[in-house]
Amino acid sequence: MANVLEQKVNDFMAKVIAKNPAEVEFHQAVHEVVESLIPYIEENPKYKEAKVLERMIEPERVILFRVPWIDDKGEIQVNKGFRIEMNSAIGPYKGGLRFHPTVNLGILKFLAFEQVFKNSLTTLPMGGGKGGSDFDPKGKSDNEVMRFCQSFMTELSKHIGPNTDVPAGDIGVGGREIGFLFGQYKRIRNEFTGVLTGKGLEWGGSKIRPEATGYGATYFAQEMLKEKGEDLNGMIVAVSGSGNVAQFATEKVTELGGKVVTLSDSSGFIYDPDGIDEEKLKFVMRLKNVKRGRIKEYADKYGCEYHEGKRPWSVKCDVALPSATQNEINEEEAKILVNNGCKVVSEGANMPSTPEAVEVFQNNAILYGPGKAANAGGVAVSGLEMSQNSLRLSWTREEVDQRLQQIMKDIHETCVKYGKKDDGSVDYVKGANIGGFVKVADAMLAQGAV
Ligand code: NDP
Ligand code: 2IT
Repeated sequence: MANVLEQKVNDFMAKVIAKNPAEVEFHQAVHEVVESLIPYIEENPKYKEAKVLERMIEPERVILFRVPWIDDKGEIQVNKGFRIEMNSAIGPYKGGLRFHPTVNLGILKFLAFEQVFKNSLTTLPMGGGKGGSDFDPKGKSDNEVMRFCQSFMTELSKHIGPNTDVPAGDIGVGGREIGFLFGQYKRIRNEFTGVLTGKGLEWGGSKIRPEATGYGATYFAQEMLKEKGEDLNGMIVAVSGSGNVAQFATEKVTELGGKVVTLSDSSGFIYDPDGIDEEKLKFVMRLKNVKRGRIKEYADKYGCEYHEGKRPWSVKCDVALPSATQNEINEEEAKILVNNGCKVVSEGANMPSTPEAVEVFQNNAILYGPGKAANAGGVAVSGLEMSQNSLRLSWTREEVDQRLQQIMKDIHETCVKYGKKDDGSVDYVKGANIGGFVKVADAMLAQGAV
């Protein structure tokens, strides 16, 4: 039976690869999902007959566009713009925008595909999408970023709307960019609506949205530990990245009594065995969000180790929260984490572990929370921002945080429901994939061959 299923997965993947050549990250994301889903679909033939999986891997719509803008020297620059409208079975397309030089169609399709399952897991009515550009905000002036965002939105505004497609932030897109994008949408459409999430608190943003992904990934780690009667108090935690997700994961871990000892950026990582406390985190936030400097400056200021060109996984830790980018933990690094006694991996980033690394975690009974479950807190609070915008109300910090905590608990429960194994342990990959699939698939069945 195992061999028959393996053959079905291979046959399915051969078609995906032939139809979507060179989109390696998309192949990787689809492979991980179909490994969980093909056995489930064999047991539930209604999904097979309706070709639900074949439809889910094909975006409903892909929008590609030119983004011309003028730099500070008066020279014209040209970037690529993308929006992948992946699936709208359970709600408007919803997902972030990534501005990074590595952005291409395959990366955004992997992110949009993951987003469909993630958004379904949140329990909120959101379809899946993703977009972005190969624009690199690093080293650009605020005015250049603004002109780029205005040009990007001039085209994107034709395709989005509060009931159609609601973008938000991701790598390289934070509060500053959402502001410029929102301003241009409003100017073109003459509408003040919840067309983007992650907005400023004075103009329709939700409390806790900036914190939500990092807090949520920490809450998810806490939920996984609870299954074993443990918690984060006293644990040593390795965090990668030093952007939005990493910063607020660090804040929440520290609040819950854990000690974060690493942060990184694309140049290297810092190791601070004394822990990144509240005051040091304030320094990081200023460094990264205002000064837009490199993490090395943390080591210069606090006199700790800095490892140029390296990732933090060689450091001894109990918990790892990868919060930078895709494929940032490989097989060898996963083995080092396991050998050093790491017992929990909760993914703040999207697909940060390679398939080989995931296998290492699963073979060693690590509590491994895949991104589509562990980092769903961000988009969940985006969903709450949409609700508040529709109501023209704003909830308190406590209320939003309470809802976020409940959603992370519910996602954990869904993973347990669909991923519990005979020996009582939980396969969170299988749980998240099937748990995210069922609602979308049932909606697709009800809506016919669309
Ligand atoms: P930010 O842009 O705020 O921060 C990204 C961080 O990751 C920076 O420290 C950056 O370093 C580092 N990084 C980015 N690309 C690379 C790379 N190729 N190699 C090494 N380091 C890299 O982004 P976010 O914190 O918002 O996003 C981080 C991850 O979390 C992404 O995978 C994103 O998809 C995911 N995520 C984000 C959500 C959100 O709400 N923002 C929600 C759910 C998931 P440098 O400055 O040197 O580039
Ligand atoms: O990957 C993600 O879930 C995000 N970047 C957040 C998406 C959102 O719409 O808030």
